[in-house]
Amino acid sequence: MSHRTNRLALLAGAAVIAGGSAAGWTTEAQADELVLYCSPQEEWCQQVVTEFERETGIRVAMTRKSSGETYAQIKAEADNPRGDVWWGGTGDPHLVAAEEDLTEPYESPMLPELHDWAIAQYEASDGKTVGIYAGALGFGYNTELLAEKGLEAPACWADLIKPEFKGEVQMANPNSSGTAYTALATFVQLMGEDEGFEYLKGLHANINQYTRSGSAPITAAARGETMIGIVFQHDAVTQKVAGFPIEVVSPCEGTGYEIGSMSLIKGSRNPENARTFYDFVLRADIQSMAREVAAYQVPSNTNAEAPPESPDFDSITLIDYDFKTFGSSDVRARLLERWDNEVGSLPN
Ligand code: S7P
Repeated sequence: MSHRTNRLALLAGAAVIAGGSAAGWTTEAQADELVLYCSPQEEWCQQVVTEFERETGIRVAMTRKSSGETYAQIKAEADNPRGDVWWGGTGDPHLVAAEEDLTEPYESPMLPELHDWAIAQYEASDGKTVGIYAGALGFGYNTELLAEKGLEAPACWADLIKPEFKGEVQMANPNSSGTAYTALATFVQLMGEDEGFEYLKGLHANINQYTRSGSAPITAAARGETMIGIVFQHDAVTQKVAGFPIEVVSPCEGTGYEIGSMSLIKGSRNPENARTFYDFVLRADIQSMAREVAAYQVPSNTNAEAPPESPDFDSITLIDYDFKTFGSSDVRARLLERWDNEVGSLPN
């Protein structure tokens, strides 16, 4: 079992990055437009677009897709890039994109304002991606469905493979979803690879559906379509705050987490506008607005106000998530292939 700590701040090595703008910006004339690939919740994507357009006059064409899908799109478009910035989504596929040279380094003048864990992501990618928020994995359950069936509340990952939860659990497909890949990587780190896959096979027996999007399972749980959704805890908080009968669980064995990230796409058509956007979304005032759209991730700017509803990292047992290993191209591809062959293709 991996080392654990309950303090996110201890997980990233301290780093000091000098501020200042990057040298060598291209100076070609650009239309006042930006193509944004966005991976967090749609409402947050829309809010950022609206604020950015209002302040800069740059028109944004935004597409919202899950993290794994966006990575696949950027890779497929590598010879003729169509996107300028990839904002949000789990950090692992951003690290994979950096390793595969699909994204550009950029030293934003905003870096000195960021938490160490956000800078750690920057350093791990040679400046090609940066942390914009953090979120801990967990699950949520519908309290009314649980009471109707007279079941004991699940508190641990181990509970989710119990026979009484057959057909009651939903999670996303780790190929499309960064949330579900974080879950896969978390089980492997908590249990060891073979044991983690045994667990995933046990879980498969209880899964009613693998969704494309990572947050879909908790939306379904909120509406009574499934009892349990494996999601980032902040996505479960969103449903609870909205008034749905959802309880948020931080699993007793400990859990993994994401450093939601941002990258500039290599060879993009609007590089200057992309850097303007990059600096804009790292600002404290912009990150503090996330709460207005019920996005409860922990912001990466040290001066941003973390929403009071955000899961408290100090009370969550976190694993020492190995971003270098699980954000590497080979490891991600191998684990996903193994999941397809040994888990996703099983009958249940
Ligand atoms: O809903 C917000 C969020 O949980 O979604 C992102 C996620 O990667 C996008 O969804 P997928 O799991 O479908 O990729 C997270 O980064 C973010 O916190």
